[in-house]
Amino acid sequence: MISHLIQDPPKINYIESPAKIDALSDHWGQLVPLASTFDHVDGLFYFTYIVCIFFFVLIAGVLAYSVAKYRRKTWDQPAVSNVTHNTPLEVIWTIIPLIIVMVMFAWGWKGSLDMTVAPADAVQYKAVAKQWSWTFYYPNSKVQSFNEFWVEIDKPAAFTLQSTDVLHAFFLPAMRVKRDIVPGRQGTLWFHPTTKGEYHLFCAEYCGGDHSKMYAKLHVVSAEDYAKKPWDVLKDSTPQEAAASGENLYKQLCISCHSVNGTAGTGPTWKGLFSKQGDNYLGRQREVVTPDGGTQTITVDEAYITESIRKPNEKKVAELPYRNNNMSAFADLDDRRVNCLIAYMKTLADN
Ligand code: HEC
Ligand SMILES: [Cu+2]
Repeated sequence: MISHLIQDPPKINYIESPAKIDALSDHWGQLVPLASTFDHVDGLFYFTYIVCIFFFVLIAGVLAYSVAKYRRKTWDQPAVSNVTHNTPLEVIWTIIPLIIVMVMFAWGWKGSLDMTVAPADAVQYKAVAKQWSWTFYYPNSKVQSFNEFWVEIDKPAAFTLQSTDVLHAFFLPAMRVKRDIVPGRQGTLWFHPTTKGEYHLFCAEYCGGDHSKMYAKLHVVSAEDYAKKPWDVLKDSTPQEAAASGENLYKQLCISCHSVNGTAGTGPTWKGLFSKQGDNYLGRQREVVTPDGGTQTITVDEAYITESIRKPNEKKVAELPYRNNNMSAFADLDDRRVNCLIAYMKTLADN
């Protein structure tokens, strides 16, 4: 990790930046339009906000007034008052804020219970967070989606939350839900989407170098569109289609660590993994480290790449700094998608 830090930072061009997320920048730091039934969050948010403004103005106002009114006007002016305390006043300014924070606590506690205890008829999804992408699992579907997910309008959607590496957080501002994802523990969270559209999911817990790139898109669609399983659309019937789908997957899942133009990243570049000899692709030689610490030299091929994706620690690239950096396993990436990625890697072959 350290040797990686003292290297030049990787120069990678990312797709779509969160800075472009217009819906969030147009609200003066206020809430984005609500798209779920959790309106109590807005009530609590604005209550807290107004209480803060009220006390800020009150306290700063009394302070400014007193500073002006009771300032020392001449050098030898005696103190105006020698009052050191006032019991009724102190009781009042303890009890009133106490009541206000108790209200906030009870309101927040209830709201947090409401969003973690899903109704029995909710559709059960799973969201897995890893550095630095999101994977979504659907009920009755073998296929997952990456950094993009779909739910049906007016159907409560419940999510089991998991992390395969470090702390992340699942934050969907438009649905008014947010929850930390603690590695080794399962979180739950649900919401009832009420408005069709596209919404942004953020990771709201700093999780390493490319945390700010860890966001996904939620589609709330009609029952009819949902029935078409939009996440299950993968075009791979020709080598060209497969390579294009592979490039898409690369941009969703791998771009934060691997470049395709030769620049170093957290992981090695994919350029030159293969070279083209006539109609054949020849894998490059790689020195790798096995879990027992031994090294071997292998030739890059489909099996090695598949293993590198699903079980990256079985054969780690020996070259520094890569051997000290970690890749989170994509254990569930299905064969079709792995093959698309390989097809894409082959398009990066040297001639
Ligand atoms: C968090 C950063 C990270 C992400 C995201 C990531 N990788 Fe990696 N990858 C690494 C690191 C670090 C290595 C080198 C160490 C090792 O071999 O485990 C590596 C190695 C590899 C290798 C072996 C490369 C070689 O030159 O021998 C392949 C293949 C690979 N990754 C594929 C993928 C694919 C496909 C994805 C996306 C689905 C992906 N990686 C996402 C960090 C990452
Ligand atoms: Cu994060």
